[in-house]
Amino acid sequence: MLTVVVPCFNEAATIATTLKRVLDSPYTGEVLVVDDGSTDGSVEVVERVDDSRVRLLRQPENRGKGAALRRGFAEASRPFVLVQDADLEYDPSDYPALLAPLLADEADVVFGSRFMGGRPHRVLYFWHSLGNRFLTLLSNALTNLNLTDMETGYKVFRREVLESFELEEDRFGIEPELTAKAAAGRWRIYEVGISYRGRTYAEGKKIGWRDGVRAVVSIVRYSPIGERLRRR
Ligand SMILES: Nc1nc2c(ncn2[C@@H]2O[C@H](COP(=O)(O)OP(=O)(O)O)[C@@H](O)[C@H]2O)c(=O)[nH]1
Ligand SMILES: [Mg+2]
Repeated sequence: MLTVVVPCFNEAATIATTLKRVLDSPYTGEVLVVDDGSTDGSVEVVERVDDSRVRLLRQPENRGKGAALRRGFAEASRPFVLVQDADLEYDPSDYPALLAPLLADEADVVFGSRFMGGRPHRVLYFWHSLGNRFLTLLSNALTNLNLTDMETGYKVFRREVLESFELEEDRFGIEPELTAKAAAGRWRIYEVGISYRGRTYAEGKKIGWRDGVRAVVSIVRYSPIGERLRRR
């Protein structure tokens, strides 16, 4: 019942463990690994995974998480589609909690929040989490949603939700874009608490302040006001 889309850019150290945990989940029907021009051997690691549910899609060069997700979403064939980052920050043992509102037909979209209590999370960067809360607040104000964690990597959709809009962002602007377009479509959006093992920059975190600026641009661009201005 579940298509898991794994955007992967230079994650040779973590992709094998990530895929093992994803494949251990009883929900996982297919796994679409979208390699985004990795140069660290990630592709060779994925090619060694012996499971017919795994398909490797290769981007011709590095284009960004957004472009990788768009490629994976276009190939998804199961009723539900989940985004799984390849860096072990998000744990597939949260799949039952993420899927429950969808299986109960209460939700069309589920966000896994790192700021809703109840699940263990690594304590790391104050300014980073403040930045996330600010972006979530701005996105909420422009989409009239009361999310706690708009930037979360754990987003799950009924496939028809993803087929109902055209995505444009190539990089990390995809998170606010997905949020704004799901909101504009009046889909039923739920949040559940998830565990989160954030990684440090020394451990390979790549997101930077430019991504923060791009996120603000993306929040405004895909908000109802931004869409009206763009259509003029
Ligand atoms: N940073 C980065 N990650 C990418 C890219 N393409 C795909 N990804 C994947 O997107 C996921 C999230 O990236 P990450 O750097 O962990 O971002 P963060 O967790 O939001 O800080 C990981 O699985 C990356 O491998 C890219 O061009 N840049
Ligand atoms: Mg990450």
